[in-house]
Amino acid sequence: MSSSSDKTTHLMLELLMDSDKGVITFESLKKNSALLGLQEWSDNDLYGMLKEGDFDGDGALNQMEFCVLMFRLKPRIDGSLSVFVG
Ligand SMILES: [Ca+2]
Repeated sequence: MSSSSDKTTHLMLELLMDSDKGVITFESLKKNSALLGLQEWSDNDLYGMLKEGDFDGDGALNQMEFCVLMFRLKPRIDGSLSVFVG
């Protein structure tokens, strides 16, 4: 992973995270996804993304889970994230 994609991932984590819980929940993902240009993603898309990354099954993404997920999803969402690149 390059340092610039680390930075993007970190920025996304901060934007999507539930600041009280310190993790990304379905609610925080839904609330903040428009900030990332993901407003066209349906509830099912967002839920699928959450489930795909949730390795320990607690229904939320911690920092590590999110980083792994972003690495895997990056090719799919790069277009939406162009606003953050560069
Ligand atoms: Ca989890």
